[in-house]
Amino acid sequence: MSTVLFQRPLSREYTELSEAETLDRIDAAKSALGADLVILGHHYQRDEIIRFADYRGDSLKLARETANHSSARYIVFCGVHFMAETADILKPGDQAVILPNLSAGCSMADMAGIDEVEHCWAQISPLVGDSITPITYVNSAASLKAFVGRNGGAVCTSSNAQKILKWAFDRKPKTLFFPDQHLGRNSGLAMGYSANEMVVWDPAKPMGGNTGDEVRRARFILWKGHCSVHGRFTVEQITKARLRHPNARIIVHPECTREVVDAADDNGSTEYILNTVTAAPSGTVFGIGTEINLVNRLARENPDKTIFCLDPVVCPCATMYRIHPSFLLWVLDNLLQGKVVNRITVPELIRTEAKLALDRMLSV
Ligand code: CIZ
Repeated sequence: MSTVLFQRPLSREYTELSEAETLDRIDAAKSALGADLVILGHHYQRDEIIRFADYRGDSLKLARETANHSSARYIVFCGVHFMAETADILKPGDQAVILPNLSAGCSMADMAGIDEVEHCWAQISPLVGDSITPITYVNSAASLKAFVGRNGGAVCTSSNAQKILKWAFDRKPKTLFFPDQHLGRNSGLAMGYSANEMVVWDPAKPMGGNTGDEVRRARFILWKGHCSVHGRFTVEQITKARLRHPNARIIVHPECTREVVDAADDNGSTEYILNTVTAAPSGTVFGIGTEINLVNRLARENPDKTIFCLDPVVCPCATMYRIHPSFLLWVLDNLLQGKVVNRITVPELIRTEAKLALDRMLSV
């Protein structure tokens, strides 16, 4: 099932407001809702949204934040659909988790559908038996997390992928890693595995485009998925950045290709990039390969450093961008009238199995 849901258009009451009016009204609605409301903002959100976030962070940090707010009634997740699902699974009580715009999905998450993954599993199981652990990146639908949960696997994030893979390999010799081939490959290579131990599973091809022997030999079966934002970064951009700024430290996200990660000085999750930039001495120059809203914010918040995006053409995450302030105002106005709109609810069976996979990650 696709995670892209239908969002009905907003009425003129919202679309015809000026930006200043919209922001003022969000401010007022937020104050009126007080402690009933927690707003979470992912690092990739635009500034007009982040300014209202009680907490900002990566998806895991934000989902964990929900656990600290058992008394809040409403958790408005300014991020994308899989993040709101994760918050709904990990929330401590019966809070309503709300996604301001239902069409804010994740194209990478949609690259691995539950039917395709089940089909892959059915093809590889007779070849590899019980020697394989499925690992899903947090960027996946709750149904995929549930699949992983019931098959003995775990969720990972870009902050802990290597740790979770080590946990998996301590148990069984093989892993099926989805949906992002690059995070799987980059993590495996950083752990000392070789590219020869990895195959890519293309769901559009019989046996994922591999022979039975290739699947039997592989340690890593990497799902053919990718992030369209991080896929934009190239080695050529890094070469050019180094020519312009010979002292620049190049840091990229591990969802970039192996070649880009190899050409960079460092790689890590959004939290890692943020912490590294913040901790660096004044005067440091950073060329960064991740989403533009985060890079621009880092540049503004670290005026004593030179920070630029490796991609000269602006590259916002298109789905994150769908959380426009008008949608935030619309959901808050509804809450003020006692109406919960755009609630994300993970069905009970999926929740139980997905929580298993998330809890395994949290316990590693
Ligand atoms: O986990 C997240 O929030 C994502 C999608 C990336 C990251 O590196 O934080």
